[in-house]
Amino acid sequence: MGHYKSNLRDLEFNLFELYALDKTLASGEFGDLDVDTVREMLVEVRRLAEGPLGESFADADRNPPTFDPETHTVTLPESFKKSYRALQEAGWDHLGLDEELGGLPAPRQVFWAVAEMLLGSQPAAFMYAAGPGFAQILYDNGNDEQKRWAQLASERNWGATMVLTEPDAGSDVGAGRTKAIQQEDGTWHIEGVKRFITSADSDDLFENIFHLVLARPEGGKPGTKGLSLFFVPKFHFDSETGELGERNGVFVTNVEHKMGLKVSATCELTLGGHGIPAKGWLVGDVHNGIAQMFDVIEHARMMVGTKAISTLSTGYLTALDYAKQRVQGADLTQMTDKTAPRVTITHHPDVRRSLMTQKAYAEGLRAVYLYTAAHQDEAAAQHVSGADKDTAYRVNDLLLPIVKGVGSEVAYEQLAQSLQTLGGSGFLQDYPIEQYIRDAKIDSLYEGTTAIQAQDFFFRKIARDRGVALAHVAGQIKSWIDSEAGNGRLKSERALLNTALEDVQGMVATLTQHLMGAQEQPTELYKVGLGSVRLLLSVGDLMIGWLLLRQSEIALAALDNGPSAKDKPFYEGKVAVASFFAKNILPRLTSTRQILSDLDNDVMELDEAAF
Ligand code: ST9
Ligand code: FAD
Repeated sequence: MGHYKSNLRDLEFNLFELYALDKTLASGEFGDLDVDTVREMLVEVRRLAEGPLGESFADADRNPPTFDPETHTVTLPESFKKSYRALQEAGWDHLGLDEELGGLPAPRQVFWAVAEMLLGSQPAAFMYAAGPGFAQILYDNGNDEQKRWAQLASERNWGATMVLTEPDAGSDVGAGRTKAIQQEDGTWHIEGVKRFITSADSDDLFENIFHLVLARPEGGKPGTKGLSLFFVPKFHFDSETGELGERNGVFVTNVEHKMGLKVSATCELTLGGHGIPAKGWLVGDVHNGIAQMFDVIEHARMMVGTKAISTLSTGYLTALDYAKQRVQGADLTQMTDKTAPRVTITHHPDVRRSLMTQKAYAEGLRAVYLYTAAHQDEAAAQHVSGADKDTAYRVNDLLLPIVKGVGSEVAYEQLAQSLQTLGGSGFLQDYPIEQYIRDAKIDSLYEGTTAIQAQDFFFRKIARDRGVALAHVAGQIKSWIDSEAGNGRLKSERALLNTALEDVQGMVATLTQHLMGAQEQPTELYKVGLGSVRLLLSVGDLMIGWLLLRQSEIALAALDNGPSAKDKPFYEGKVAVASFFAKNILPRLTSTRQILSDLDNDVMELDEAAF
């Protein structure tokens, strides 16, 4: 058995009871895939995730990849490679891809539900397995020849990377200096040093790796708009057969030593620095690099958020398991009686408070990422929120920074609570939680830090969108509040949700005023920067509160119908956690609203020396 604890019951509850996946499947867009097959797939993935995939989790952490500078190669621990092969042989890396790429078309909700379990079990394996998915993006963006390459890459299970970051270009991708020099034969020579590149070498997992590299054609514009996207394979290959040829001039020149997620090799990648040109091909024959790369980034941000949420879920379930067994102290009501029986720690109010908070965020965030995933398919979006194609696209865009930014921040914070539940034992490597925390920290950093997510959320997804997507989601929340959901039993919770909705709307109005005020007084924009992360987190809480309450409405109805003995505590838990979140977390948004409306620029005016 591995370390990973899945929550298949909750995944199924979301897919089938909350989001009516059967209706999405009935749209006919996904061939013969039906509810029974999806259920079987989920069971199979759970078996893999709780078993062979996660078995190497600790070993791969304690024996991280090594780098040989002579050969520019990375060696991965054998235990991890075995786990990886279990994932690849099961074919999950081709789920959701077009049939032209050997894929099995599936709704995005199914794809991300499967991903949740794989990511919670062995996140780095999922990341090494990105090749077929990246091939799909190459296929969608490439010219005819590149579409053929994409098919080869997918069929032959090549590895893939996304290559943006440089020493002086992290959040500010547009500061990248890597050059692209056009050749007479239409190819390009890429020259530069990229850093922090995930999976840039991967032992013998793949016969070839294709790098999707952002570089600036000579004389190109400054900033992100001057960057183009290039396909740069590790080995050249025959376009028809895929047979490998000469080595291309792209080499790993270092591997980083990290706090967590150690088995995922984070590499420095030098292009054109070793006497062989790093040949690249302009993707789709168009200079539209940043937009094309965002096709990759959007999937990767969803992946990062889902990874964090999944880690929180297994962390919570580990804490819960421990708490049910650990006997310590007497019931609080008998604290003065030294002879009182000792109880399991689940009897202590503070442990219950903490476990309920962990449960709320783990299950609430799962509902959020699956709601977002529903807006990645027209058929699902239509029945989940009544969104048409255009609105669905916007809603997905709006919610990606929530999944990524809120998912990662909250997971890290709440995993610390999971560890706390185990007391001193949580600090030991006997339990996986300390590794969960180290492995999950990266999620708020790569793929755009939380500050970047928050700015993307406000400036692009709300202001530039003119509030269309936000209004759609807010409208959904409002109509649920105004409904008779719960038949009178969720009245006070609906009132609390209504206040939270008004608080968030108040925050958005405040930041929008500052944005408009910036036309007269540019420093007003600082106030947006000071408030944006808090807005992001608040909208996350609002979404979680709403979706938990919708779940509790379904649970109440199920309880009325006399559920099975096994399901009864599940549904009771759903009702309890939603009510807890509404009463204990949502009211905090009122003070955040107040803080944001009172923002001033004092800290921006302060001399740096005073910090
Ligand atoms: C990294 C990787 O960190 C870590 C993990 C790797 C794991 C690999 C495995 C992944 C597996 C994933 C699963 C795959 C499954 C695939 C399945 C396929 C079926 N949305 O605002 P502007 C574009 S990698 C869309 O002026 P600045 C847009 O084109 C490193 N597009 O930006 C826009 O033009 P326009 C990650 C967006 O001020 C243009 O950019 N690094 C969005 O020039 C310019 O926009 C980062 O993430 C968006 N949200 O640049 C960097 N935003 O406006 C973080 C922008 O005309 N920094 N565009 O439409 C940022 O994001 C910055 O905000 C910036 C700013 C660079 C965009
Ligand atoms: P900086 O941009 O220097 O940020 C430092 C701090 O300043 C952060 O707190 C940030 O929020 C804040 N900050 C910066 N700019 C602003 C701003 N404008 N407004 C407000 N706050 C700001 N990159 C790839 O291209 N491909 C990969 O595969 C890849 N994998 C990675 C794997 C790992 C393990 C790591 C650590 C990184 C990886 N990255 C990858 C790079 C990653 O995307 C960047 O580290 C990330 O985008 C942040 O950039 P930075 O580290 O340069 O931090």
